[in-house]
Amino acid sequence: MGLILTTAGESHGPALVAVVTGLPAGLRLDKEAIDHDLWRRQQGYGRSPRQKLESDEVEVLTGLRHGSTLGTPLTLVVRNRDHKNWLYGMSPWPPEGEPEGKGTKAVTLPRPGHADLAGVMKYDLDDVRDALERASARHTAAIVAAGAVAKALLGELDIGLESSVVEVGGVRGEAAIVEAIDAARGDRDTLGGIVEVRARGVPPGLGSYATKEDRLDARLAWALVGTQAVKGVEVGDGFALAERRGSEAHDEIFRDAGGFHRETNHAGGVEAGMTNGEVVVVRAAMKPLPTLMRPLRSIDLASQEPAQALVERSDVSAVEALAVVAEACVAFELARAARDKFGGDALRDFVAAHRAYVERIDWAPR
Ligand code: EPS
Repeated sequence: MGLILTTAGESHGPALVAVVTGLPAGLRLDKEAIDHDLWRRQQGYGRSPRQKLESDEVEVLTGLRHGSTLGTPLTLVVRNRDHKNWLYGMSPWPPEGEPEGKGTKAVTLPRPGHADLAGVMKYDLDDVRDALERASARHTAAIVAAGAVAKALLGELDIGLESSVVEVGGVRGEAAIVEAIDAARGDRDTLGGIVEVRARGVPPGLGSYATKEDRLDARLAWALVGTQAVKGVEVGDGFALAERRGSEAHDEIFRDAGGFHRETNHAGGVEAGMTNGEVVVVRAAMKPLPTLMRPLRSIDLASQEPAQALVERSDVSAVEALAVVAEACVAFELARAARDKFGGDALRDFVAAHRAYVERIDWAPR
C-alpha cells in the first residue's frame, strides 16, 4: 500500500490527528525535531492572535516504542489548547448544562472564499461551523507533524529540504513584505503569496511515468493544492516554460567523473514524472485568507437577506506558515516515492536498497 497519511480533527475540537501507515520499522524519531517544525509553522509575521493560544506539541499514541517506529500505524496527536474555550460549543457528545464559552451560537454568515456556503449545502448543515471547523487551515499542524516524520525517513538517505517565502501580496524582500502586511492589517484586509520548497540529495528515478498516479509532479501538485488556500503549483520554471522555446526550456545533459548532471534546472528536478537527480524545486501560490476584518458581502443564511460575512479573529497573512506546510507536503510525497522504490519493511533494507541503487546508476548528490 505504500506510505499513506490520514488526518482528522477540527480547528477548535480536542485535537488534530495524523495517522501514517507504511513506515519502515526501526526509524528513530526525535520529538524535539517534530515539535520544532510545529513551532516553525506557528511563526511568521501577520499571524492571528490564535497562535498565542496554541503552542503545538506532538503526542504519539501508536506505532512507536522507545523512539523507534514499529512498522505499524503511527498516530500523531496535536492538541488544540484553545479547545478549553470551546468545551461546550465543540463537545463531541451532546453537551450538558448551560451553554458557555465559544461556538454555542450557530454561524449563518458564509465567508466568500471559505468552505462555508458550499459546505452547508453539500452536507445539509444548519450551522456553518460544522463546515468551517474541518476546512480550517489549523489542519496543517497535522500535515507538518507527518512531514517531520517523512523528513526523518528522507534524512536516512541524506535527502534534505528547505523552504522559503518568495513573495507576499505581490512584493519581495523582508522589509517590503512587513510593510505590505502592516498596510493590509491597517485596511483590515488579508494577503496571499508564493512559497518555494527545495529538496537536495534526491536520486534520479523517484516517481514514475507509468501512470498518472505515480508521477511525482502529479503527487506534489495534489499534495499542495490539497492544502488550505493553495490555488497554484509550479514545478521548476512552471508557467514560465510555456513562453520559452524548447532550446531555452530544457536542461542539457552532461557527464563527468561525478556522473550525469545538468547545468540548468528549469525542470525543477522532475522530468516525465520522475526525479532526475537535480534539486527538486516546487512553488505554491496561496490566495489571501477569506476571513477579513472588513467583511465581504454575503447572505445571512437565517434570513436569506444580504449581510456581511462572518468576522472571526484571523491571520493577515499565513504565507510564512505555508512555506513550512509546503515543505512537509513535499517531504511526505518524496518519502512516499522513496518508500515505493526502496521498500518499507525494515529501515536497514530501505537504506541498503537505496545504496545499491545509487551505486548501480553511478549517482551521487553534488
Ligand atoms: C483559520 C482561522 C484562524 C487561524 C487558523 C486557520 O483560526 P481561529 O478562528 O481559531 O483564529 O488561526 O489557523 C490556526 C489555528 C493554525 O494553527 O494555523 C481558518 O479559518 O482557516
